[in-house]
Amino acid sequence: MGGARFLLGVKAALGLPPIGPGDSTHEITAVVNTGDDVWMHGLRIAPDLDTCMYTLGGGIDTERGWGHQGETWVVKEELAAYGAEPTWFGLGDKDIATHLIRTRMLRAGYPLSAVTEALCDRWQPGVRLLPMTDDRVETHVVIDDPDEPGSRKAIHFQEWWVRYRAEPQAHSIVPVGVEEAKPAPGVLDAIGEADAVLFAPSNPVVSVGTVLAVPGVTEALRKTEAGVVGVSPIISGKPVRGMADACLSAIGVETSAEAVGIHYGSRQTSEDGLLDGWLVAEGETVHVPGVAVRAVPLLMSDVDATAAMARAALELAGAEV
Ligand code: GDP
Ligand code: FO1
Ligand code: CA
Repeated sequence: MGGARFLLGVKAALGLPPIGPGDSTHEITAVVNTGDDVWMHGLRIAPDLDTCMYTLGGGIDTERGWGHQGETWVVKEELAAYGAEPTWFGLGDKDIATHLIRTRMLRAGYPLSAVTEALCDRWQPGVRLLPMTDDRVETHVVIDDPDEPGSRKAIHFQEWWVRYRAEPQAHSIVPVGVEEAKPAPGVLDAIGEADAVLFAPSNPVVSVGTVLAVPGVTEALRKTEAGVVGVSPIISGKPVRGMADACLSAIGVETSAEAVGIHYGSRQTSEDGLLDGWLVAEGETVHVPGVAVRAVPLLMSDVDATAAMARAALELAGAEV
């Protein structure tokens, strides 16, 4: 959601209509996390790609932040009447059409990147949406096993996040399959050829962290001539929305803009750092060694505020807008 909303502002900052396609000399490519993806009821769900696609295409339920506006839930109720598990995950009737098309195309052998392009033909997000990889990667969370005291078990990220609201302590968060994953076509080129690379104010562990774990991505970020700037999802020591703090604890990083900035690290002064610049919320004093820190209003309350944030990020990255 943080990522999808930020893209509305990046589009506006570059003179594009926030929703839908438009003419501009600028091109935006979004490299999107697919570690949240999951099979449910025989359907392949890709929440982060869909959230970006629906948000930028004007179809998102803005209150919920996921799925369609004006959704109905007939299929979900019918599945529940059969006792078909899982009952804790909400697949709306309209949303199911997206998953049916995705699943049918995947089964026919199309890679996820091609499926996403086909779905975007309808939604016209005005941004090139690339999955981070075409390979299957699914984030799992290791928790105490409630049925077997003293032992632990891994559950899918969606079960931890949606069913248990990230309440059971996460001992570790593992993007299963990522070591063998290849970046999707276009991902490394987009980073290499960009004028600016921005890390959205997204979950640093299960969104940005998963993309960074795809082999080749951090190397491309270290090599690109573009300025690399991150936007903090943490304001006043708290995530603006969601349970990012539970994810940060799992990797031993404090929930603060400073700690997350240090976690991403400096491209200039550290051997594996990724940032040239780090945007934090107005009024916060943050120091990240080797990184230019700027404090600006960081709440994406509307498109204008988000566009101002995106302009500040592009400026810090040294890009001409
Ligand atoms: P998810 O996949 O829906 O969890 O979305 P993301 O990972 O892209 O974004 C979630 C993050 O967005 C959370 O950690 C929030 O703190 C952050 N976020 C949401 N709204 C805002 C906002 O207005 N400003 C900033 N700076 N961060 C935000
Ligand atoms: N989030 C929920 O809190 N409850 C749901 O039932 C739910 C269903 C769902 C279906 C499709 C989709 O694309 C997203 C959905 N989400 C739901 C959001 C999603 O679980 C998470 O917020 C993300 O994966 C975290 O980024
Ligand atoms: Ca996500």
